[in-house]
Amino acid sequence: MRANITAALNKPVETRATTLNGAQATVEMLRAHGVEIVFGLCGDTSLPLYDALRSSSLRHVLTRDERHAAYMADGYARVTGKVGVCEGPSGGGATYILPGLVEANESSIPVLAINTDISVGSRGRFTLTELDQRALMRPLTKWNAVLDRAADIPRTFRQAFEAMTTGRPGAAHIALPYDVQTSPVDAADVWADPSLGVFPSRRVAPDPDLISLAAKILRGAKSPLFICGGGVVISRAESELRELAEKLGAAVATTISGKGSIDERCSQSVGVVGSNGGTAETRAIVDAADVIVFVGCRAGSVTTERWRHPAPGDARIIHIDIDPAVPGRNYKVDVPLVGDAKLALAALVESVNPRDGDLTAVDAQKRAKFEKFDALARSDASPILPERVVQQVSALLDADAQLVADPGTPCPYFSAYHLVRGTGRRYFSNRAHGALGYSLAAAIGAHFGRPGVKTVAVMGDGSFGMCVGELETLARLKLPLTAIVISNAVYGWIKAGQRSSYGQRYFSVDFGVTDHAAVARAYGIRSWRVTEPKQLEKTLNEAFAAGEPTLVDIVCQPLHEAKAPVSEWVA
Ligand SMILES: Cc1ncc(C[n+]2csc(CCOP(=O)(O)OP(=O)(O)O)c2C)c(N)n1
Repeated sequence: MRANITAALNKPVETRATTLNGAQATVEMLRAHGVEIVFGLCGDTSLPLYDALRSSSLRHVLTRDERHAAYMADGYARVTGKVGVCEGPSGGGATYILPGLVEANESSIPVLAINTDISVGSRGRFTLTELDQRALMRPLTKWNAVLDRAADIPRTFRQAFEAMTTGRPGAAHIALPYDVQTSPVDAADVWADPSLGVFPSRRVAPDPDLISLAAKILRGAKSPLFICGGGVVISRAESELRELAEKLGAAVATTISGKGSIDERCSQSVGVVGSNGGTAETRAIVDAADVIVFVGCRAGSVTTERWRHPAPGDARIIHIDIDPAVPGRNYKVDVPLVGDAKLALAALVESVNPRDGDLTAVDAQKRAKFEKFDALARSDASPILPERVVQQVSALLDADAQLVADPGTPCPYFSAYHLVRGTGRRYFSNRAHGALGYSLAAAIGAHFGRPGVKTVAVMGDGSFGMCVGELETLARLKLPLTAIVISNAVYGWIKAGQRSSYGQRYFSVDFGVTDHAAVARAYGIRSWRVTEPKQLEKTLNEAFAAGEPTLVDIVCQPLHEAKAPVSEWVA
């Protein structure tokens, strides 16, 4: 694929016309960057764009709001390694697309959002839907522009793709006014480097002197531990990570976004650490390490339980990140390695000699963690324990399946106990902002990215309320996805915080019971409501195998009453 990309480098797109209108040029610029699918929602200012999309080879997925269009583009980008593209109209279309764009940007996922806009000639005249898209998007995207002239379209799109896929990947936004869409563009200017449509598109390696220093520290380490963030999977550095960890006999932990860095069944793997998906046992492994290598991980509040695990000064720190602002931000770093994770790990592989590591303590902690889990997962209690749900879902899904988890019960439980078998992006959650209601749309995007595998979205009922409209998209497109609702009629994660930290002074966290299966049926989706643990296996099996959209509503024990895997609720 890379070879084809290089061969096609900078070729003008094939078109017989010598002049395109701005909307057509926009579509051709997307195609020239290898884009195949666009998620979005129509509007008055988008009519020229829709006319151009209609006669193009791009697939358009009509969504039911722009936030979900952005989440779909995000899910698509995460599982394909290609830029995800979404679009919407002016005004509300821009304000609604923003939440998805912010999540992608903070999660280092390249998503390009295009909002059409009122005509340049109508600016400043109280025109319906007018708003300052430049100012709105600037603080929350990696790169953004508002077009004033059609002639600038090709250059602007080239810049956007370059910004999204080089350095720390991120989101970009382009505002496309109505009259810019209808004005002429010279077809000869419409060209692109398609390698900028995948990420990372330009890898840079860290300083070799610092690699030598890091290798020296690793050679002297007794219990080295890698803590991998999303950067490992983004960089496709899994095999270099495995090689290095095996050579050093080191343990490998991950953040939630780092799941997929390592096959979680192998002896090296620790699982997820931190306050959302970590357990007392994984915390003990972090505390025992004498050298920690953060890889593509910001060492943020959740991963480090508010910068206490590892405790500052307890371990020597090597920090690999593409963003120079990351190493040294939260921990005093012995060696900052600024560069692409794959290149940095490959350089370290070359610089260290094989040594015997002792993973017996890691093995004992993992056993202890799963003994507790297994006991709860066998429970026939009703309402159903979250552990039972995780155990059943994991057991029934193929290793290849992709699972998207919302905040609330799903994220900590699935992060802790759903083992990713194999490497690459097979499990993810929206860890930058953790907004409820992400998983359904992100799973739809992930399905379009990898249509050959089973895709599952797991959400709480709080999340269901924030994404229910997209059930129509699921039904209309007949996508063979399964949505699982952990149903407990409460914003359980917050109630758990009121229980653990505010003396059980519960306030305004409970809501009414909804029959989510009945709601799904009204959209034309095959669905089940499960109240007894014994019904789970048969129902999930049927839902997963159905080859059509399915929803399983599972009446579960509320999080504040369950034993959550999190060690602490930390803000
Ligand atoms: C958009 C948004 N608003 C508020 C929150 C804060 N929040 C985090 S978890 C949570 C409760 C989740 O409830 P639910 O989806 O029902 O799952 P449960 O915790 O009950 O399993 C809330 C309100 C959030 N993450 N996102």
